[in-house]
Amino acid sequence: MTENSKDYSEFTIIIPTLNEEKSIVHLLELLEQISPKINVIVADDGSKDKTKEIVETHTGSVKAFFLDRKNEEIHGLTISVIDAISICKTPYFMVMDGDLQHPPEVVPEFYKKLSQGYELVAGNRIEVAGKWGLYRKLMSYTAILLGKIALAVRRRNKVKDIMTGLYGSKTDLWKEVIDKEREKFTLEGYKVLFDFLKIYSPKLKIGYVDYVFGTRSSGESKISKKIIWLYFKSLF
Ligand SMILES: Nc1nc2c(ncn2[C@@H]2O[C@H](COP(=O)(O)OP(=O)(O)OP(=O)(O)O)[C@@H](O)[C@H]2O)c(=O)[nH]1
Ligand SMILES: [Mg+2]
Repeated sequence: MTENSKDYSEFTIIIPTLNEEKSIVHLLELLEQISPKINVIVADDGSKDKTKEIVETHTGSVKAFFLDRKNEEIHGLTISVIDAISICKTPYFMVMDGDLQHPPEVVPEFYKKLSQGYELVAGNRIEVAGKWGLYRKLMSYTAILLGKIALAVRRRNKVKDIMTGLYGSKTDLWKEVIDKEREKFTLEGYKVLFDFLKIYSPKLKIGYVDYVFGTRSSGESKISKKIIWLYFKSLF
């Protein structure tokens, strides 16, 4: 890590949220422990719980910017992340879930790798804590396999786990892609990284950060049949 990068002022954490009142404050506190100067954008899609209130009244050293998408026409994890990147002011960003399934301890590794010149740093799930049912395991395995095939056929960059929601990159690179190819993202979908890899053709310098995908300790999963369908449609 360079001296300059130690204070994290060049780095933004983007957290897409939908009803994460039970975990968001704890996540902000954990990020504060990493650096009080870390920039955070909470990209919220109109949570019906107290997520907004909690983020806006949080008194810790990290002042998260609450991107309120409540009144937007299109809702979705992907468009929320895209909108957050569009307003991101730092050279680097990373995306992580708001339900603490992505361990905040890995944030420094992402920043370090990005500072070292990796253009894309992808989280690599080495383990899933807790038990996934057979259906979810099968869905995840099939989704990854088909996604890899879809990228190989198009001769695109690949990452080990194309389904991960934990990744970081260079802000300008993504802004350019978003500006030019916004309509090619599945805006209401979930798999932002996969969409990006499908769209972007130049070779990328890719790094990895291993992590254990935690169990959701509070709140509810938002994965729906529609989200799964949108992903499978996006393969073709
Ligand atoms: N802005 C926005 N955030 C969303 C949306 N859907 C989910 N999220 C957030 O995106 C993150 C990932 O969603 P989850 O439902 O936890 O998905 P997951 O982790 O793959 O599934 P679980 O293991 O069941 O939790 C969480 O922080 C959610 O609050 C959405 O439509 N819009
Ligand atoms: Mg989750």
